[in-house]
Amino acid sequence: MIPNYSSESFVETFLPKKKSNQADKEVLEIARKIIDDIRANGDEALKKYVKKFDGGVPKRWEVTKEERLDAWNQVSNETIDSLKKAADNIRSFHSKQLQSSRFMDVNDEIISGQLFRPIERVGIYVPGGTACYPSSVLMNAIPAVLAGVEEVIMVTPARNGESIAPILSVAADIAGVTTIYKIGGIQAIASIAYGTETIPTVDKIVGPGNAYVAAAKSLVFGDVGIDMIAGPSEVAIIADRSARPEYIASDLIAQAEHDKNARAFLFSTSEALIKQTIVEVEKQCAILPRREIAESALKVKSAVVLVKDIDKAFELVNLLAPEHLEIQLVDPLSYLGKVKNAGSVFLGNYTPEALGDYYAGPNHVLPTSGTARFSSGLSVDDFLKKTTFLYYSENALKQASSHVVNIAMEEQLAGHARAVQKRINKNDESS
Ligand code: HSO
Ligand code: ZN
Repeated sequence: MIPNYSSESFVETFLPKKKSNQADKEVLEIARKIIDDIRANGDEALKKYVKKFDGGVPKRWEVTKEERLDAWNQVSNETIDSLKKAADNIRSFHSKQLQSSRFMDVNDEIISGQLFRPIERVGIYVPGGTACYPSSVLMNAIPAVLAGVEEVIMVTPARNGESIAPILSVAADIAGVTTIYKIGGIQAIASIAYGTETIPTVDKIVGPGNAYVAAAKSLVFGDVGIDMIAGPSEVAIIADRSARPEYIASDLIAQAEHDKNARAFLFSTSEALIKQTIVEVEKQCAILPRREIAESALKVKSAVVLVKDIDKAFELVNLLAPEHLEIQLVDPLSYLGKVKNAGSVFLGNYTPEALGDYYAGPNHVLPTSGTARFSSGLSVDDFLKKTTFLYYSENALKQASSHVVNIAMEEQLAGHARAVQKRINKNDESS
């Protein structure tokens, strides 16, 4: 079911040429109306939309302490244990990304450096529908907590206007989320971006969502920060004869089961491996609960490509700039140098993407739709601001003055020149 493409037809069909993740006009219009209404009418408007879209209005927006405690009784001990272990790995990996404020230049005359300060309040959007992922709660909240964000506010829709999925609440506790509000969709983004009588504003919003949430995030951007506008999830696998078709097939399917727009690609020098993988895909899909979704994604959005050599595979992958890249080649580490554009790389036959999606440590919030050409996955950095600072002594300013004045005069900004000259020629009335 997964179609064959040549290198040339792959380039024509799959390489990003336009902004594929831009919200369509109709969705943007709906989002704009709801945002404007909530900005103008606060809680009253929020209630109206929660009733309409989330199927009922909860008694209070905030998930209470009692509800959060009770959620722990509704999740199995095994699952709690797995979430805790995953959280430990994610925390350990991300803690190594932390940087302290630093001096760049320090001498008697000049001091300069960078202050690293956490964003004060962050909002994490967590979908409540079929894509209700506790792993995404961990991936979004843990780097924020590590960065030192004071308030990590999670928003997620209640089911039938009552309660949120207990596993999301448990994951939020494990990750260190401060407050959870039972609101979802455009109305949630609008409320935390602009505040209502009962919902506080945040400085940045992160987390995945459907097309409506993505449109709302793009509209509030500028008034608050956002992480990215995520497109469909994607994986590219580079494999040679040494790889196992049944493993490759399972990874292509794991990607494809996300949704019908998910994209899965295999690049191989081995025709035999490609043929065996196609057979394996058919076999494994037949017993998959989300068979219909996976088969559709594989048939319509995915491809297998026979390449003349491994260099050609890397050339195509670097053009594609996939969210995930698996390298299933002999001595996989030796190929890292060939990777230019990819969100996250998985090396060898025993490192499936699923391991990283849930557990190993690197973040699973990654750039999609070719945006790995210029951006990176979520990290502690996304929750920090970097403020530079500078000190010059009188003598150091004197040394620099002629250069500053020269450039200021070229820019015809005499006021800038004077700000320096005044300090250098203190007794000169003309300066
Ligand atoms: N593959 C998704 C993350 C995820 N998978 C969550 C399962 N749950 C985007 O990296
Ligand atoms: Zn996944």
